[in-house]
Amino acid sequence: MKITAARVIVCCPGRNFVTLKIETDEGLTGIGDATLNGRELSVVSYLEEHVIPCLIGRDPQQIEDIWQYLYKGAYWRRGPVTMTAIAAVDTALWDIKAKIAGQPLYQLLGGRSRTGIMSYAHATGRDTAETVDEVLRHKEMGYLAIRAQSGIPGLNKVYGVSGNGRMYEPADGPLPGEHDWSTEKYLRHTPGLFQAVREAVGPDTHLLHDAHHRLTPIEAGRLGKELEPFHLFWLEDPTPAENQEAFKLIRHHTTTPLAVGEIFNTVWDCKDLIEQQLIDYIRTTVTHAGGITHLRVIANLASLYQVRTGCHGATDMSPVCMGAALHFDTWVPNFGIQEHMAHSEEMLSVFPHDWRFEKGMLYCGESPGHGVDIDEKLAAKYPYQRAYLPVNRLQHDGTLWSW
Ligand code: GCO
Ligand code: MG
Repeated sequence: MKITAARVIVCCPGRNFVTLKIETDEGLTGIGDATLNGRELSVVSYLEEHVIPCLIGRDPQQIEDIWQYLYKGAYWRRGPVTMTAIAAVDTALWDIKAKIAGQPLYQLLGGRSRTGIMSYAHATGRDTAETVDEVLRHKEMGYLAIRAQSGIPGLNKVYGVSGNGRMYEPADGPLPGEHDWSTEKYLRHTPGLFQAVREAVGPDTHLLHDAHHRLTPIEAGRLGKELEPFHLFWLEDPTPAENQEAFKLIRHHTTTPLAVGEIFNTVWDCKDLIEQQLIDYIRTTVTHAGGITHLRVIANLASLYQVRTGCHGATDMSPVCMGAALHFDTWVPNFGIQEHMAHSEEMLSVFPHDWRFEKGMLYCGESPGHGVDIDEKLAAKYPYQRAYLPVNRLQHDGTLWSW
């Protein structure tokens, strides 16, 4: 079997998605997600100029060799653009391999380890009362785990909360929007938020929170400690993780479980955090961490240290990523949870898929491959629109802060 063509399809059914489609001489095709939010066209160009020419004529079944060829062959290793491009190829090739086998992808990874995938929802409100209502609404929908983010008194725009009460979408402007930030206000508000949420939702629902890289290690330690009475499932990205040593300090101060890794793209980014047991959940997912092939390396390392997976599942990865991730989650022995920030109907209609959501659980389908396709005609009706993630500045003096 040979790869005869590969094409990149860019569309914007409410937000930008980049999809790689690989075609073979036997008529089988596979697709992979190549979406890098806010920097989409860099991956398009990387694929079109530098990757696709090397794929033509290769045997699509040699997934590992092609992965190594693209990774080692680039010489310039790692990085989000490179690893997202490799991930798209890898996902499309696993799709093709599973179609050749006539099996759902999870069967090729080692088969089913669980009956369904526990997912967590996003509940966001402009204040504590609205956030509590949203948490309860998601509990009603059947979610067993819910992430709570709320507006903060005295701050205009806050991560995870839309200004108009609608679904939150971070890449929302033709130029980067500006958020304001005060760690003092945030730390004052957040323990009370979780006290109210826990009281309302009861002891059984898992609660999660994303600090989105905004705290220093000692501030993160304080927040983790103050949240302990409310038994979080995890506190995510408490501090930027470029310096992995920083997590030792947080660990010294709190038993609140920690989740990190949505912006990581290789095992090297999380190796120390995992080996030193400084985190509890690793957030890397298929699209940004080199595809199924590399995510498996990360999960296997994590399994040695009882670190579990918690794949990033924001809507800035396409339904193709979700399909592939759900096959991965169905197999991976050290599964923790899957983020589910549900795509809109418009987005889902461009990507016919066989995965489904039912009472808080996600289920991959049984059709051969990863079970997601792209309706190219419909995709063509939604042309690319430049969109940026915001930036964040300290409220009192405008210093640029982590967003
Ligand atoms: C999450 C993430 C997202 C990111 C987004 C950036 O936990 O889901 O933090 O909301 O901000 O993926 O593109
Ligand atoms: Mg996050």
